[in-house]
Amino acid sequence: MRMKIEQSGRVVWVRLHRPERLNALDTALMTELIDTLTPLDRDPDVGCFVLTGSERAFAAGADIAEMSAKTATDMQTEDYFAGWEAFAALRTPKLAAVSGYALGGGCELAMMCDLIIAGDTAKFGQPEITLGVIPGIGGTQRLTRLVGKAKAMDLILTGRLIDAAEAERIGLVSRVVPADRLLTEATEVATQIAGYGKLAAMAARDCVDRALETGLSDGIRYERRVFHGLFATEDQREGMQAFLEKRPAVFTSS
Ligand code: CO8
Repeated sequence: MRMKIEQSGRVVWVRLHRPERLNALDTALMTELIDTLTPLDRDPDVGCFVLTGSERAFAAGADIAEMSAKTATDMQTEDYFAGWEAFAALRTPKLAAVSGYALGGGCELAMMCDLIIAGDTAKFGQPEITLGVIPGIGGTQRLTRLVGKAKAMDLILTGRLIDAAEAERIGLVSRVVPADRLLTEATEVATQIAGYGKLAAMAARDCVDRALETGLSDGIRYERRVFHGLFATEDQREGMQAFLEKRPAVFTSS
C-alpha cells in the first residue's frame, strides 16, 4: 500500500505513504489513489477529501526512477499520466494539506485539488526542466491559469522552488499556517465544507473550475443553469427554511 486512508465523519483523509521515496508518484500509487477514491466520490456520506503527505514531503514529483527508462514510444503507447485526470475529475471537494516538498507532479497533484492549505515549511516548484523535460501532468496549464504567465514562466523555466509565503502571495495556495497547525486547520476547513450539502459543494467547485476553461458570458450562463438546478434539491429547501426559522440547517445531500 502506498497510501493510508481514514474516514472521520464525512471527511476522507488520504495520506500518501512512500517515505523512502519522498512520496514520489508512480503508476501503482496513482492507480491505488484513483481506485480508492472513485467509489467514495459517489458516496453521499463523503463530503470532502483531504490529501496529505508527510512532514518532509507532500510528494517530490513523479517517480523519476520509473520514468527514466521509458522511451517516447512507451510514453505514447501507455499514454503515461493520462489516468491522473481521473483524480482531477473527482467531484467531491478536494483539499491538499501540504507540508514539505510539493514538486513537479506533486505540485501538479496539489493543483488538481480545489484548495491548497500549506504549512509554513512547504516548498513548491516545477523542476522538470532540470531533468530535461517539462511538466507533464497539467503543470504548464494549471499553474499558468492559477498564477499568471509571469510567475508560471519564472517557475517552469528556472525550476526554482518557492516557499509557502511566496506561494500564497502569487495565488497558488489558499492559506498558510504554522506547520504544526496544518492538520488542525485542514480538519477544520474540510469539516466545514463536508457539513454543507454535497450537491451544492460539488456544484460550487464545478462552476469555479469552469471559470478556468471558458469565457465570462458562457461561464455565467453555466453558473446560472447550475444555480437553477439546485432549486430541485432538498438541501436548498432546508438551507433557506433554516435561515427563516433562525436555526442551523441540517443538510442531507439530497
Ligand atoms: N522520484 C523518485 N525518487 C525520488 C524522487 C522522485 N521524484 N524524489 C526523491 N526521491 C528519492 C531519492 O532518490 C532518494 O532515494 P535514495 O535514498 O534511494 O537515494 C530519496 O527519495 C530521498 O531523497 P533525497 O535523498 O534526494 O532527499 P533530499 O532531502 O536530499 O532532497 C529533494 C529532497 C530536493 C526533493 C530531492 O529529492 C529532489 O530533487 N527530488 C526530485 C524532485 C523533482 O525533480 N521532481 C520532479 C519529478 S518529474 C515530474 O514530476 C513530472 C515529470 C513530467 C513528465 C511528463 C511525462 C509525460
